[in-house]
Amino acid sequence: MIFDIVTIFPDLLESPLNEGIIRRARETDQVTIKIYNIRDFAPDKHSVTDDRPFGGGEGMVMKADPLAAAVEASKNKNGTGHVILLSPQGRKYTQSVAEELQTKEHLILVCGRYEGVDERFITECVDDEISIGDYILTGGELAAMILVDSITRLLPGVLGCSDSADKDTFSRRLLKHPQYTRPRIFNGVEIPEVLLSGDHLKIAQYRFLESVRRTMKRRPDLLAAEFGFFSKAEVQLLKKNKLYERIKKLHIEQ
Ligand code: 9D3
Repeated sequence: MIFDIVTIFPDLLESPLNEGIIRRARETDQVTIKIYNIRDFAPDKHSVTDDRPFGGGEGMVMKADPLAAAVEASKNKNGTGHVILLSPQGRKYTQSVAEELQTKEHLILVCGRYEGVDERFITECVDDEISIGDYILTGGELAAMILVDSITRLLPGVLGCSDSADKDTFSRRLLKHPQYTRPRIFNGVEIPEVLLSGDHLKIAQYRFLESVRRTMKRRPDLLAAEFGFFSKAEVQLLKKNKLYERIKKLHIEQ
Protein backbone atom coordinates (compact mmCIF):
# COMPACT_ATOMS: atom_id res chain seq x y z
CA MET A 1 0.00 0.00 0.00
CA ILE A 2 1.26 3.46 -0.91
CA PHE A 3 0.17 6.47 1.14
CA ASP A 4 1.07 9.89 -0.22
CA ILE A 5 0.22 12.72 2.16
CA VAL A 6 -0.16 16.29 0.91
CA THR A 7 0.16 18.94 3.64
CA ILE A 8 1.52 22.37 4.54
CA PHE A 9 2.85 20.93 7.84
CA PRO A 10 5.03 17.93 6.95
CA ASP A 11 6.81 18.03 10.34
CA LEU A 12 3.51 17.38 12.11
CA LEU A 13 3.37 13.94 10.50
CA GLU A 14 6.95 12.76 11.00
CA SER A 15 6.92 11.24 14.45
CA PRO A 16 3.52 9.49 14.44
CA LEU A 17 4.61 7.72 11.24
CA ASN A 18 7.94 6.65 12.73
CA GLU A 19 6.79 4.68 15.78
CA GLY A 20 5.39 1.27 16.59
CA ILE A 21 3.44 -0.79 14.10
CA ILE A 22 3.47 1.88 11.36
CA ARG A 23 7.25 2.15 11.59
CA ARG A 24 7.64 -1.62 11.34
CA ALA A 25 5.24 -1.77 8.37
CA ARG A 26 7.37 0.88 6.62
CA GLU A 27 10.66 -0.84 7.44
CA THR A 28 9.38 -4.12 6.01
CA ASP A 29 8.01 -2.33 2.92
CA GLN A 30 4.44 -3.35 3.63
CA VAL A 31 3.56 0.34 3.35
CA THR A 32 5.31 3.19 1.60
CA ILE A 33 4.58 6.65 2.96
CA LYS A 34 5.68 9.83 1.26
CA ILE A 35 4.95 13.35 2.43
CA TYR A 36 4.47 16.21 -0.04
CA ASN A 37 4.84 19.80 1.15
CA ILE A 38 2.26 21.90 -0.71
CA ARG A 39 4.59 24.91 -0.42
CA ASP A 40 7.05 23.17 -2.77
CA PHE A 41 4.37 23.22 -5.48
CA ALA A 42 3.34 26.86 -5.18
CA PRO A 43 4.20 28.61 -8.46
CA ASP A 44 5.11 32.06 -7.07
CA LYS A 45 8.43 32.86 -5.42
CA HIS A 46 6.86 33.38 -1.97
CA SER A 47 5.34 29.89 -1.97
CA VAL A 48 1.84 31.16 -1.23
CA THR A 49 -0.63 28.33 -0.64
CA ASP A 50 -3.70 30.31 0.48
CA ASP A 51 -5.55 33.48 -0.45
CA ARG A 52 -8.60 35.56 0.52
CA PRO A 53 -12.03 34.25 -0.52
CA PHE A 54 -13.78 35.69 -3.58
CA GLY A 55 -16.99 37.33 -2.35
CA GLY A 56 -15.34 38.32 0.91
CA GLY A 57 -15.63 36.83 4.36
CA GLU A 58 -13.44 35.60 7.21
CA GLY A 59 -10.27 33.60 6.87
CA MET A 60 -8.23 32.20 4.00
CA VAL A 61 -8.88 29.58 1.33
CA MET A 62 -6.29 27.06 0.10
CA LYS A 63 -5.38 27.76 -3.53
CA ALA A 64 -6.31 25.08 -6.08
CA ASP A 65 -3.14 25.17 -8.21
CA PRO A 66 -0.50 24.22 -5.57
CA LEU A 67 -2.78 21.45 -4.28
CA ALA A 68 -3.35 20.13 -7.81
CA ALA A 69 0.39 20.23 -8.60
CA ALA A 70 1.24 18.32 -5.40
CA VAL A 71 -1.37 15.65 -6.19
CA GLU A 72 -0.09 15.40 -9.77
CA ALA A 73 3.48 14.91 -8.52
CA SER A 74 2.41 12.05 -6.26
CA LYS A 75 0.52 10.44 -9.15
CA ASN A 76 3.37 10.75 -11.65
CA LYS A 77 5.67 8.59 -9.56
CA ASN A 78 3.18 5.86 -8.81
CA GLY A 79 0.73 5.79 -11.70
CA THR A 80 -2.83 6.17 -10.43
CA GLY A 81 -4.04 7.00 -6.96
CA HIS A 82 -7.31 7.41 -5.07
CA VAL A 83 -7.38 11.07 -3.98
CA ILE A 84 -9.01 11.70 -0.60
CA LEU A 85 -9.57 15.17 0.83
CA LEU A 86 -9.79 15.22 4.62
CA SER A 87 -12.42 17.82 5.43
CA PRO A 88 -15.32 18.50 7.81
CA GLN A 89 -17.65 18.26 4.77
CA GLY A 90 -16.69 14.65 4.00
CA ARG A 91 -18.58 11.40 4.52
CA LYS A 92 -18.03 10.04 8.01
CA TYR A 93 -15.10 7.67 8.53
CA THR A 94 -15.91 4.26 10.02
CA GLN A 95 -14.32 0.81 10.16
CA SER A 96 -16.21 -0.18 7.01
CA VAL A 97 -14.71 2.80 5.14
CA ALA A 98 -11.27 1.65 6.37
CA GLU A 99 -12.00 -1.85 5.00
CA GLU A 100 -13.09 -0.35 1.67
CA LEU A 101 -9.93 1.79 1.36
CA GLN A 102 -7.66 -1.09 2.35
CA THR A 103 -8.41 -2.62 -1.07
CA LYS A 104 -6.84 0.36 -2.91
CA GLU A 105 -3.21 0.19 -3.91
CA HIS A 106 -2.41 3.89 -3.68
CA LEU A 107 -4.08 6.51 -1.50
CA ILE A 108 -3.33 10.23 -1.81
CA LEU A 109 -4.42 12.00 1.37
CA VAL A 110 -4.84 15.75 1.07
CA CYS A 111 -4.90 17.69 4.35
CA GLY A 112 -6.95 20.87 4.36
CA ARG A 113 -6.23 23.87 6.60
CA TYR A 114 -7.69 27.37 7.07
CA GLU A 115 -11.37 27.85 6.24
CA GLY A 116 -11.33 25.34 3.40
CA VAL A 117 -10.02 24.65 -0.10
CA ASP A 118 -10.98 26.12 -3.46
CA GLU A 119 -14.01 24.13 -4.66
CA ARG A 120 -12.46 23.63 -8.12
CA PHE A 121 -9.65 21.55 -6.59
CA ILE A 122 -12.33 19.29 -5.10
CA THR A 123 -14.38 18.90 -8.27
CA GLU A 124 -11.36 18.50 -10.57
CA CYS A 125 -8.89 16.48 -8.51
CA VAL A 126 -10.60 14.76 -5.56
CA ASP A 127 -12.22 11.29 -5.69
CA ASP A 128 -13.44 11.08 -2.10
CA GLU A 129 -13.99 13.49 0.81
CA ILE A 130 -13.79 12.16 4.37
CA SER A 131 -14.43 13.56 7.87
CA ILE A 132 -13.36 11.61 10.95
CA GLY A 133 -16.26 12.80 13.09
CA ASP A 134 -18.34 15.66 14.37
CA TYR A 135 -15.75 17.76 16.17
CA ILE A 136 -13.57 20.59 14.93
CA LEU A 137 -9.89 20.10 14.22
CA THR A 138 -7.39 22.75 13.12
CA GLY A 139 -6.64 20.81 9.92
CA GLY A 140 -6.73 17.46 8.17
CA GLU A 141 -3.29 16.20 9.26
CA LEU A 142 -4.41 14.28 12.35
CA ALA A 143 -7.36 12.90 10.37
CA ALA A 144 -4.91 11.64 7.72
CA MET A 145 -2.90 9.93 10.50
CA ILE A 146 -6.06 8.18 11.64
CA LEU A 147 -6.64 6.82 8.13
CA VAL A 148 -3.02 5.65 7.78
CA ASP A 149 -3.12 3.98 11.21
CA SER A 150 -6.48 2.24 10.83
CA ILE A 151 -5.85 1.10 7.23
CA THR A 152 -2.27 -0.10 7.84
CA ARG A 153 -3.30 -2.40 10.67
CA LEU A 154 -5.79 -4.09 8.30
CA LEU A 155 -3.13 -5.00 5.72
CA PRO A 156 -2.27 -8.71 5.66
CA GLY A 157 0.86 -9.44 7.68
CA VAL A 158 1.11 -6.07 9.43
CA LEU A 159 -0.24 -7.29 12.78
CA GLY A 160 1.02 -10.47 14.36
CA CYS A 161 -1.45 -12.78 16.07
CA SER A 162 -1.76 -10.21 18.88
CA ASP A 163 -4.99 -8.95 17.35
CA SER A 164 -6.66 -12.37 17.37
CA ALA A 165 -8.99 -11.08 20.09
CA ASP A 166 -10.89 -9.33 17.27
CA LYS A 167 -12.01 -12.75 16.10
CA ASP A 168 -13.01 -14.07 19.54
CA THR A 169 -16.33 -15.92 19.30
CA PHE A 170 -17.51 -13.89 22.25
CA SER A 171 -16.47 -10.41 21.16
CA ARG A 172 -17.46 -9.12 17.69
CA ARG A 173 -18.60 -5.51 17.75
CA LEU A 174 -19.21 -5.35 21.46
CA LEU A 175 -17.01 -3.28 23.73
CA LYS A 176 -14.10 -5.11 25.34
CA HIS A 177 -14.68 -6.64 28.77
CA PRO A 178 -12.56 -5.35 31.68
CA GLN A 179 -9.08 -6.84 31.86
CA TYR A 180 -6.71 -7.35 34.78
CA THR A 181 -3.09 -8.20 35.33
CA ARG A 182 -0.83 -8.40 38.38
CA PRO A 183 -0.93 -7.43 41.20
CA ARG A 184 -4.01 -9.32 42.40
CA ILE A 185 -4.85 -6.45 44.78
CA PHE A 186 -4.48 -2.79 43.73
CA ASN A 187 -5.60 0.04 46.06
CA GLY A 188 -7.34 -2.67 48.08
CA VAL A 189 -9.36 -3.75 45.03
CA GLU A 190 -9.35 -7.49 44.20
CA ILE A 191 -9.78 -8.92 40.72
CA PRO A 192 -13.00 -10.85 39.94
CA GLU A 193 -12.68 -14.33 41.46
CA VAL A 194 -13.90 -16.16 38.36
CA LEU A 195 -10.67 -15.19 36.57
CA LEU A 196 -8.71 -17.35 39.03
CA SER A 197 -11.03 -20.35 38.66
CA GLY A 198 -9.23 -21.92 35.70
CA ASP A 199 -12.70 -22.72 34.29
CA HIS A 200 -12.36 -21.46 30.70
CA LEU A 201 -16.03 -21.71 29.80
CA LYS A 202 -17.06 -19.82 32.92
CA ILE A 203 -14.45 -17.15 32.20
CA ALA A 204 -15.60 -16.78 28.58
CA GLN A 205 -19.22 -16.45 29.75
CA TYR A 206 -18.28 -13.89 32.41
CA ARG A 207 -16.36 -11.84 29.83
CA PHE A 208 -19.19 -12.01 27.29
CA LEU A 209 -21.71 -10.77 29.87
CA GLU A 210 -19.39 -7.95 30.98
CA SER A 211 -18.96 -6.94 27.32
CA VAL A 212 -22.71 -6.88 26.85
CA ARG A 213 -23.34 -4.90 30.06
CA ARG A 214 -20.65 -2.36 29.22
CA THR A 215 -21.91 -1.99 25.64
CA MET A 216 -25.49 -1.61 26.89
CA LYS A 217 -24.42 1.21 29.21
CA ARG A 218 -21.99 3.08 26.96
CA ARG A 219 -22.91 2.20 23.37
CA PRO A 220 -26.50 0.96 23.17
CA ASP A 221 -26.40 1.73 19.41
CA LEU A 222 -23.78 -1.02 18.91
CA LEU A 223 -25.68 -3.54 20.98
CA ALA A 224 -28.95 -2.90 19.15
CA ALA A 225 -27.17 -3.61 15.86
CA GLU A 226 -25.86 -6.95 17.22
CA PHE A 227 -29.33 -8.27 18.02
CA GLY A 228 -30.04 -11.23 15.78
CA PHE A 229 -26.34 -12.12 15.50
CA PHE A 230 -25.94 -13.86 18.85
CA SER A 231 -25.35 -17.62 18.85
CA LYS A 232 -27.75 -20.06 20.52
CA ALA A 233 -25.44 -20.37 23.52
CA GLU A 234 -25.15 -16.59 23.80
CA VAL A 235 -28.93 -16.11 23.60
CA GLN A 236 -29.34 -18.70 26.36
CA LEU A 237 -26.80 -16.91 28.54
CA LEU A 238 -28.40 -13.51 27.88
CA LYS A 239 -31.86 -14.83 28.78
CA LYS A 240 -30.55 -16.42 31.98
CA ASN A 241 -29.14 -13.02 32.99
CA LYS A 242 -32.27 -11.05 32.02
CA LEU A 243 -30.40 -9.18 29.28
CA TYR A 244 -32.09 -10.63 26.20
CA GLU A 245 -35.36 -8.70 26.49
CA ARG A 246 -33.48 -5.45 27.16
CA ILE A 247 -31.38 -5.87 24.01
CA LYS A 248 -34.48 -6.78 21.98
CA LYS A 249 -36.11 -3.56 23.19
CA LEU A 250 -33.05 -1.53 22.15
CA HIS A 251 -33.16 -3.21 18.74
CA ILE A 252 -36.83 -2.40 18.21
CA GLU A 253 -36.41 1.20 19.35
CA GLN A 254 -33.46 1.80 17.01
C1 9D3 B 1 -13.59 27.64 12.03
C2 9D3 B 1 -13.87 27.14 10.67
N1 9D3 B 1 -14.96 26.19 10.64
C3 9D3 B 1 -16.26 26.83 10.59
C4 9D3 B 1 -17.18 26.15 11.55
C5 9D3 B 1 -14.82 25.39 9.43
C6 9D3 B 1 -13.65 24.50 9.52
C7 9D3 B 1 -12.67 24.55 8.55
C8 9D3 B 1 -11.57 23.72 8.65
C9 9D3 B 1 -13.53 23.62 10.56
C10 9D3 B 1 -12.42 22.77 10.65
C11 9D3 B 1 -11.44 22.86 9.70
C12 9D3 B 1 -10.26 21.97 9.79
N2 9D3 B 1 -10.66 20.56 9.87
C13 9D3 B 1 -10.30 19.68 8.97
O1 9D3 B 1 -9.60 20.00 8.05
C14 9D3 B 1 -10.79 18.31 9.10
C15 9D3 B 1 -11.70 17.72 10.03
C16 9D3 B 1 -12.41 18.23 11.15
O2 9D3 B 1 -12.33 19.41 11.55
N3 9D3 B 1 -13.23 17.37 11.84
C17 9D3 B 1 -13.37 16.07 11.50
N4 9D3 B 1 -12.73 15.55 10.46
C18 9D3 B 1 -11.91 16.37 9.74
S1 9D3 B 1 -11.04 15.88 8.41
C19 9D3 B 1 -10.37 17.37 8.18
